Order: sequence, then C-alpha cells, then structure tokens
Amino acid sequence: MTENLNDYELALNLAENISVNLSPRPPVGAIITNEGELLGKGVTQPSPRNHAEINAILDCKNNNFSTKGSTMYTTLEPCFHEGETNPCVDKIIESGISQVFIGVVDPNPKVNEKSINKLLSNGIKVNIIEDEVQRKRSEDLIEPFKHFITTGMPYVTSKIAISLDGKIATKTGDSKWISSEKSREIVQKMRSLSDAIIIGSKTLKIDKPSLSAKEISEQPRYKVVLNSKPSNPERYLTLKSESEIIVFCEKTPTDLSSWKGIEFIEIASKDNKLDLKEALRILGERNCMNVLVEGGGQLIGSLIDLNLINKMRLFISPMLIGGINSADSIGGEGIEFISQSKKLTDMEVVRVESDIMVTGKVKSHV
Ligand code: AOF
Ligand code: ZN
Repeated sequence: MTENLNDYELALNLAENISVNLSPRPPVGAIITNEGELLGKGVTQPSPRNHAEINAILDCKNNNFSTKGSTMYTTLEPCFHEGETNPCVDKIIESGISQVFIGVVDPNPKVNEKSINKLLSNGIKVNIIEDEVQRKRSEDLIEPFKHFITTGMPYVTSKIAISLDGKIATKTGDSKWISSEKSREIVQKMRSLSDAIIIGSKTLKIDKPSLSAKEISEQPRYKVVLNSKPSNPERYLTLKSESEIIVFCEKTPTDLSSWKGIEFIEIASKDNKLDLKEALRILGERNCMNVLVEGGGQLIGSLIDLNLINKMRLFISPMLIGGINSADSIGGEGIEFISQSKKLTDMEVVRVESDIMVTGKVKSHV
C-alpha cells in the first residue's frame, strides 16, 4: 500500500515546528488517521514527558475516537525500549492500530529495527516512507540525534557574524554590531535550543558576551569557555546566569574562592592547544546533543581542522571592515590545497533584513 503523502506531510510539519529543546531526545511528529479522517496528533515532549506516538494515541482518546484499525504516520521508528516512558511500540500494538508509516529507522542501537520487527510479528503492516524528499526531511530532523547516539559526540553548529570582506571585528576588536537586529534575534533562538554554548577565552576577553538567550525563557544548560590557563575571574562575571559555567583548562586555578560558581575540567593540551575533541566528548557524556560554537575565529578554525564542526551558519552583513590586523572569521592551521577544503552541502541562503544568512552542513571526510 502506498503512503498518503499529505498525512505524512502533517506528521513532518509537526516535528519540524517543535521549537523547544528536547535533548537528548530526537524531535518526532505522529498522526493517526482512519479512512482519510484525522483522529489525533502528537509531538515529542521534553523528558520525562511523552513521546510523539503516545501523545497521538492520547489525542485520539481525548477526541473520542477509537484507534482500532487506524493508521499511524510517524517520522521516526517507534521506540522499543523501556526508557523514561513505556515503549511506544507496545502502546501501538495495544491500541489496535493496524498500519504504521515510518519516516526513518531509529539509529539508537536499543531500537534500530527492533520495533519494526515487533510490529510486523504482531500483524501490523509497516511501511517506510518512499517519497525521497520526505525521507530526506525525516533524516534531517534526526541528524543531530543520529550523530550523538552513534558517536557519543555532540552535534556542533558554529555561528559567525561577518562583514562582506570576511572580518569578525575591526583592528581595535570592536564587533558590535556586525549583523542586523533580526539576525541577532535568530542567534538568541539558536542559543536557547542549544545544550551548551562554547567560546574561546579571547572572545570572552574582547567581546564580554553574556551567551544568554535574551528575552527567551529557555536557556542553554552550559556556557563553556576554553581557557588553558584561567587567571582572571572578573572576566567571567558577564556569563553569570542560571546556566552552569564550565571552563576547560590545563590546570584548575588554586584560588578557587574567587571563582565561585564555575566548574573547571582539566583536559590535556598539546602545543598550547586544548584537546577540543576531549572537551566535546565530555559534553557528550553530559547529554549535550546540540552545542553552539560562537567563536572566535581561532577556535572555529581549530575545530574545522579537526573535522569537529557539523554545521556552519554565517550572517554576512553588507559592510566592509578591511585592515590587515582586523580579525578574520576562521583561523586554525588551514590547508595547502583547494582540493583539501572542507565542502559544505545542503546550503540554505536566506535574506535577514540587510544580512544574508548562509547555512550549510560540513562534509567532514571528503
Ligand atoms: C519514540 N518517539 O517521540 C521519540 C523517540 O529516554 P527516553 O525514554 O525518552 O527514550 C529516548 C529514545 O527514544 C531516543 O534515544 C530515541 O531512540 C527514541 N526517541 N522514540 O518512539 C519519540 N523522541
Ligand atoms: Zn517512544
């Protein structure tokens, strides 16, 4: 039986419009129909609340519809395991749903086709969505989750505001503001949907950022600074908020009383550079699925050198800064040949007031 594209489209739209941080859960949308009639819909809620499929089943009940013989469309394979909620697969079987359309198989090893097999062995028809565009949208939805669950590493997005000539500040370090107000609002939303915001110590010193998601109730869980030899607690005062502050360093300062409220995590360094992969691994261990790197250019460049950035977002502002001594957007070691350049895919270009917002995925291993 072929899928009803419109029904699946609705499930996809529900998932794509989730605008709260669900980490470490993936966003899922589910709907239930019977003979073309919409009976109920649901989306994933933040832990420990319900998964999408359970919400869709509950919605049918609230709407006084029976789920017997109905069809479910869900953007991700239902879960198999007993986690914070009962397994969705069992709820689907109990509810008498007779057919399930699934966007993508759950890459979580605890699920990974087990639910599909369980549905099939309980006489429920299972179809994987065939439409290529919808399949791709379903895969995109779980991309950070897939990266996190299969590697244990956070999905890293880097954001940079640059002038048309690729500068992130003037020769005196002034950078306020390069991007438009609307672009900066988008960054606030990106911060609120991230588990951790990371900057280098030079950015902390020069920009004095708060890293908070301004005028948004949901804040990043961690504000993270990479600072090999932390020596100036005053600088960290701009970060004070409800988020926890982590400093990755070579050595914890001895005068801890002047660093109240800051957690130090020692990691190895080589040639005066902290082990960035280790820092990200530790954040992954703390269930950080989405992290946002806000600079500076040296940190972003080093992460790119190490293939640790998954997605880039640039806000390009129609201004020229110039100056051989003003900071460039990306530092690091760089490459020798164009053939070694990091390619971007899935490019999106959007006009935001006078800025151009460019977003793309970094294809790490070309
Ligand atoms: C679903 N529906 O809406 C989502 C699923 O920690 P727990 O118990 O919330 O389980 C999270 C896992 O469930 C997650 O790793 C992923 O495999 C799956 N996510 N599954 O049936 C949902 N968000
Ligand atoms: Zn579930």
